[in-house]
Amino acid sequence: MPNRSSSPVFVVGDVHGQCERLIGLLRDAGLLDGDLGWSGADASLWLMGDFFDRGPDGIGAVELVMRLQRQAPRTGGRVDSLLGNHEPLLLGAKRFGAEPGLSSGPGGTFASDWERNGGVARDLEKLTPEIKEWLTSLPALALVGDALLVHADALFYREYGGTVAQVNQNVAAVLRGADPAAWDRLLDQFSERDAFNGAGGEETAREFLESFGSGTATRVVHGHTPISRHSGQRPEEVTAPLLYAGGLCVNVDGGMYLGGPGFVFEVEGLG
Ligand SMILES: [Mn+2]
Repeated sequence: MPNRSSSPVFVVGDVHGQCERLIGLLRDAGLLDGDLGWSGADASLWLMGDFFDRGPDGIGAVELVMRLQRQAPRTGGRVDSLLGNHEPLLLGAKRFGAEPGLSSGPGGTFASDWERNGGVARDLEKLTPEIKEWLTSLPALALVGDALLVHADALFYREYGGTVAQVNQNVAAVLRGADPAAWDRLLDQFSERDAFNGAGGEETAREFLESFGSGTATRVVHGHTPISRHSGQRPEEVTAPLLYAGGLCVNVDGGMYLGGPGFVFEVEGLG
């Protein structure tokens, strides 16, 4: 183990209902004991959002993370998650359902937009007020050590504010509000991807870090776009994050819903 001046930080990419795989990953990383309790001591664990859809048990994954979040502080640890786009997809389906004319998406309603994005009926059925409140409170952006954590490789976050705190506040205000047009806009924006990929990607990433990095973040860590889409690997072969954009971006979406085994990424350079 390298010498540390602070406790380790681990990141897990988009789970998309693969609760059993998440459990296996956390166990293998020493963060979870045999009784599914926190065993990560003073480590931090961040989920990147997109717990739901395309896989069997998104609610189970959220319940696990919520429980670990309560347990981890007892040993000086911390568990947290970003907001992905599949959280507002599910919440929108719950809130606006099949009411016509509210969504500009291909489904025409929030319920059908969610279904078209892999919605699983059981997740909607098991969405309790407590889970709904937890999901609504998730931050869109987080500064963790030298990393800027963001779910999507997209730039729309800038339209919600000029700082991490402003963006988190304004995105949460949409989810706490009852304006379907604001929800629709957020979901539309949240489907963007590939902002840091290809020609100009490095410069765009640099600007994004200058905007939200508080002068301390040196790289963007994101999920949302399965690594196999960029690397050309088969999803089953993806076992590590993808560093790109001149080293300014780290993609941690192992594409678990595509059959990827997933991985736990330890963010280095902290403290
Ligand atoms: Mn996503």
